Amino acid sequence: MRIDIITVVPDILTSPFDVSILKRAIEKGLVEIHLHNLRDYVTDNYKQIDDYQFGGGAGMVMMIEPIDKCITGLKAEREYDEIIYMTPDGATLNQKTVNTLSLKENIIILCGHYKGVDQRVRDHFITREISIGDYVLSGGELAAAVLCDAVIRLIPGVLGNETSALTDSFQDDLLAPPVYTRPADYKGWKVPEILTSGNFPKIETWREEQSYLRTRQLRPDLLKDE
Ligand code: 6GU
Repeated sequence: MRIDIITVVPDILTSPFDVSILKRAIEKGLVEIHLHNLRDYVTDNYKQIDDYQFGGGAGMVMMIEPIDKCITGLKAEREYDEIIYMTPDGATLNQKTVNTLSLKENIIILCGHYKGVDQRVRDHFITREISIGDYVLSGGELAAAVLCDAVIRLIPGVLGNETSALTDSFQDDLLAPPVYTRPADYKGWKVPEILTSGNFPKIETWREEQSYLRTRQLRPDLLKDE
């Protein structure tokens, strides 16, 4: 998979890809991340990427021309499956969208800033608009990092234990069951006996029950379809 990220603050997006699982995914050649500084696509001398909005009002708007130059240049090199705009008024990200995106080859992610981008960018270039929740961030970069992390970890070969993504919370609209490790008794706080019983069919049943109970208690909205 190749991900091109268009941003006015590329520095925010260097460290997430420079550690841990995402770093290893890049080193293994399973994903390529290309950061594009929008200012590099500005032709005027002031390096202006934003301007006042037509009709008046507070807040700057990201201009269409540098974004067009960047996206059109990328599209001339290869086909893109998705051009995603990160914006608080996008569709709230969920595991289903993450799963879908993990199957794509080439993705562009445009990070919004200020009051957002000129609407014509959304109308003519963007295929999908994503938010990571109902709160406002100062820019789309951290949201883009969240999206990339969620997507990249699903690419086959990225996680060490291939089954571990399948047992994540949300993969079947249920939260994951509780997990424990040694010691079995810590200051009298004991691990549920079933988990140390060695009876694996029973353990599996217990985990399914716990998933369901946890979901009913913490996220009953996930069970609504049943
Ligand atoms: Cl994608 N961008 C911004 N600026 N704020 C957000 C967001 C995105 N998702 C939630 N809040």
